[in-house]
Amino acid sequence: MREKKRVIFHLDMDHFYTAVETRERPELEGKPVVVGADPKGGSGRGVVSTSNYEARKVGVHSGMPISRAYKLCPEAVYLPSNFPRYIEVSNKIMATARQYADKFEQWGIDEAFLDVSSRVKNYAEAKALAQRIKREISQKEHLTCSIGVGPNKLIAKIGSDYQKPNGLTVVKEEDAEKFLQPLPVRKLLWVGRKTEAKLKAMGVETIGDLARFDPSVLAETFGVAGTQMYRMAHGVDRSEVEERTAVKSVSHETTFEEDTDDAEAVLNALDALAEEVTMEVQSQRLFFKTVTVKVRFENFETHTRSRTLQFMTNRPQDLKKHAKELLAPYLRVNRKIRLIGVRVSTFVSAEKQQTLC
Ligand code: TTP
Ligand code: MG
Repeated sequence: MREKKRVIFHLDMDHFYTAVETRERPELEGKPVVVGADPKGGSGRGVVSTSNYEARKVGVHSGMPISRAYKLCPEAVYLPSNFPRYIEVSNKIMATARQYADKFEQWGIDEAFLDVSSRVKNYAEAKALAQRIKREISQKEHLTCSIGVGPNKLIAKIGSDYQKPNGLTVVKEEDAEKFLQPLPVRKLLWVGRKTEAKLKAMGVETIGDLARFDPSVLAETFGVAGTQMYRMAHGVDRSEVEERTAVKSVSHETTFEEDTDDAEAVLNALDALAEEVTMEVQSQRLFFKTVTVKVRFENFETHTRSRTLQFMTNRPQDLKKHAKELLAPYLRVNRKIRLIGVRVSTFVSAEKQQTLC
């Protein structure tokens, strides 16, 4: 049976954090802007979260030490990150985009895959739909995004990055291989630096080089990943868009310096984890309902126990109480513990919580 043809979009907001900041301070328009740690006149620690395109022109990019960014661009406007605000804006954008999809999968804060197969009859309609989504986000949020349109997630994802900012790249199934050919292998989603270096040593620099390579040698060298890579180089990716929204869970875990059966030490560590988790949940303005604890014994045997509460909360004392009750049976067995973890899930946003009450 022939597989049904799919049409997939990948949407990625342009320089997201700095775009939100600039939108709210028109005086920043046209200036280099960096969101991240405080540069403290060049001696600051921490990194750049993102930079706008003016700052990128002089080489400032995400993940770079803020001190280096300052050296490259002392005249930029440096702003601290306002994560709750970005989440709020992201939620609105995602709500707009998801209306147009049969299946919608959010990735991180500013990206999403949309399966629009049943909504369009051909690529001309697909292009019009992508333009409509871009226009709606621009009108409602005064922000730009880039969209890649293709027969699968791989092509759509590479497409959205192809003409940034404010781009729209449409790649039909029959053009996919030709589109990929000249691009560096690094563009294939999970080709990391190590694989890239190995491939380079084998004389493979572009996706086209990879597509022409002997698949059995790739399988020998990289195992299953080699076969996957070869298929992707030919533009083939059968993975589905999986229905998924924003943050699914928040968790922290601790590995003890030495395995321990000291219940008090374990409970103290559990309290600290519960504090960290609730701080993160509060900073994202979320409430949770499900609590899970994880325990790993010295022989690496790992167990989890969960409980769903009768109410939504984001208070550390609630999480501590329930996490402690969930962990108790593991403390009674007098075995040495290597690691514990705390996770919360089943969220609603603070905004929704207010309307529920
Ligand atoms: P990206 O989409 O990777 O970057 P971007 O939106 O800033 O720029 P582009 O136009 O190239 O898409 O990431 C989205 C946001 O995630 C970004 O605005 C800030 C945050 N982020 C970090 O905090 N640290 C990082 O290392 C990266 C890559 C992103
Ligand atoms: Mg982005």
